[in-house]
Amino acid sequence: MATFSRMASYGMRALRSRGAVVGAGSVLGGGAALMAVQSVPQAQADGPSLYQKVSEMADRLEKLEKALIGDYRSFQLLEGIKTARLTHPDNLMAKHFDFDYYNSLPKDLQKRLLECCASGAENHDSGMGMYAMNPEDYDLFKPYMDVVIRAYHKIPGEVNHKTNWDLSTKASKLPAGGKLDLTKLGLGKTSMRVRVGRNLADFPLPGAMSKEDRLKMEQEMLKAFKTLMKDPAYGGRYYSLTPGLPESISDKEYKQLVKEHLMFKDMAADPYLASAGIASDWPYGRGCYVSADRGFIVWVGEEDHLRIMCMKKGTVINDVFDRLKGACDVVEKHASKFAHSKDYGFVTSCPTNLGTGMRASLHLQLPNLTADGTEAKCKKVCKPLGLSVRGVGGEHTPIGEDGTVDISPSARLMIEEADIVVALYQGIKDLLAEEKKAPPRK
Ligand code: CIR
Repeated sequence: MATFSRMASYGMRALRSRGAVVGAGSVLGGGAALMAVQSVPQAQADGPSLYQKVSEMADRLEKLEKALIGDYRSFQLLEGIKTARLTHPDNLMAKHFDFDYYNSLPKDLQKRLLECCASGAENHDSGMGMYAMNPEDYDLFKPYMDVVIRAYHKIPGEVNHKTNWDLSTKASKLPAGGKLDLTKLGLGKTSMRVRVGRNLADFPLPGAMSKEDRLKMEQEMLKAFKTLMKDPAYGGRYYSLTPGLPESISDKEYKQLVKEHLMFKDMAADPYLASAGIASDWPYGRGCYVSADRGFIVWVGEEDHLRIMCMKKGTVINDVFDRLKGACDVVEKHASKFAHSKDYGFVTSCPTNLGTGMRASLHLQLPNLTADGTEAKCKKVCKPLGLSVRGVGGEHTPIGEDGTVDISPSARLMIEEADIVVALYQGIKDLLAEEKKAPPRK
């Protein structure tokens, strides 16, 4: 699974992180030696030859370590966890890593657990730092992972997630008639999007998939999409990034789909996904299905096996929510079963998405709350309302020049699907009230 480039990029990061903490380096001192010479400004060192000599020494010591330490990858990952724990207290995987529990596991499970922690061990600035590698990992490693999951989702007691898409069970929280109608909040046609992350129970999760797994899963999904394409309610086509398939698209077509927000970006550029193995074998087994009306999309082979989403420019949130529920059922019926945990709900690669795997969002113009051209004030107002703020092109993208931001409820676990869209509606109502109170944009 560990490719040469992955090893090389890991090596670069490992060297950088070794320089951060004294004593967290290698047993024989290869890292410490290099760290020492790195800490000497080159101009003060005895010319470039000294730097070069110590670098060579460090390389030789590292080779020796590799030869002497049987399981060098596990050693490196454990060192990474220890370092992250000291330097980055917000890295939840490292903060809660339970060495006693780890030591109590048989060797094969120790290695499996460390692979789940590889992303945070190699990227110390991770907020979560963990990705499951197999659908059963959350249940298998519950004594440790449950602590991390509860810390992230701020769940004080036991996790006991329940699935419920039925909006009629929320009648008391809905406007009369049960419609989450945005015109009642004074909004016009609005970009609405609801997505869920889903994984197929019969495959390893993306971080542990081989190239063959990725290709096989794409073919299995293609069969399901072909059924959808024949159905007039869906139609559309499948765009594959796998080279050499009848459905393959050119690089130019791929870039156009990314521009239109229909397709995901090259994941190799994300160091967290790269360390987890989730971005491996790019672009094999990757693609997306787009319905004829472009309102229903399924990404194949991103952070989760499937990201299933419905979007529409409209005024009634129920439209996208109900369509997504129907679409998920159709996809599961035509493909294989979705991975599910009794306690944690739908299994996703990243523990942050566990439970519903759902993100329900709207594009909202908030010129006053973004008067300084950033989302900073908006984020401050949104946090206590349980809402997250993103740029209009997704995570880590800028907000619109007119103050348009992407708003979604933050909760994913121990919340029912129906409650997420109710929270979106209520949150938008509260946020619009805050926007009115804020000083007007000049
Ligand atoms: C981290 O731990 O910070 C990254 N692995 C990203 C966590 C956020 N989750 C996500 O984007 N699904």
